[in-house]
Amino acid sequence: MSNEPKFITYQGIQISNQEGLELSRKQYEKSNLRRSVRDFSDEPVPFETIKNIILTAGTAPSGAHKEPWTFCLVSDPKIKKRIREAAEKEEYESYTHRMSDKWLKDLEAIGTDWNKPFLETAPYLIIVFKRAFEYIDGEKWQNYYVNESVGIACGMLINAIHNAGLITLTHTPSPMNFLTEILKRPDNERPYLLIPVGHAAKNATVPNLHRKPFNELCIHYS
Ligand code: IYR
Repeated sequence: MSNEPKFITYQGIQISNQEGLELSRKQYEKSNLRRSVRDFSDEPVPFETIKNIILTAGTAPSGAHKEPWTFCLVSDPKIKKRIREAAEKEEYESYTHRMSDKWLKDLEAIGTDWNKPFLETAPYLIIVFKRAFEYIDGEKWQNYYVNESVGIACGMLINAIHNAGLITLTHTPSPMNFLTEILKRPDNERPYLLIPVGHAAKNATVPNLHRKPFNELCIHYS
């Protein structure tokens, strides 16, 4: 048994309502500049920056604090190439056979297709795996609210990438079992999301999208 106390005093961020208001506004304005960007430059990014970003994602809440995630970080060009080839093979099938006409129509505004050059151009790929269960002393223990926990961690990861002045997009090749094989992950892990990270290319463009105004975004029961 550990001698550590079961509960400790909460520290948090000690600021006034006024300071909180100002910070929340600045945070929103900054977050509103985030976009899913597909045009990457190959400009390097310091490893320490990526490490801080992944550590931030790891501060996410999780069911029973099981932290049911593994962040695989790929910078090896040979592995990036294998991932690109496997992803494009699946994406080609999806775009030409698997996706419905309505789905393809919905994607017209986004301008995606089966080509995924960013999987090689981006200096880093973060492949997020969810952990359905753990083996503890040979015994199988289920994790709880795994999709919710890993989804929250991915949101925090994306926000941290944006706050570091970098770009990403949520790439979802489907099916993505090839990531388990290429990255040799154990049987308690399943690929969840592929997050390329890097700098935006000089003339990167994004779709001209608009976000819901507050009165559509939120229903206030006061
Ligand atoms: N997984 C594909 C298709 C795709 C699906 C949705 I929904 C998007 O918002 C964007 C793309 C791809 O990554 O291209």
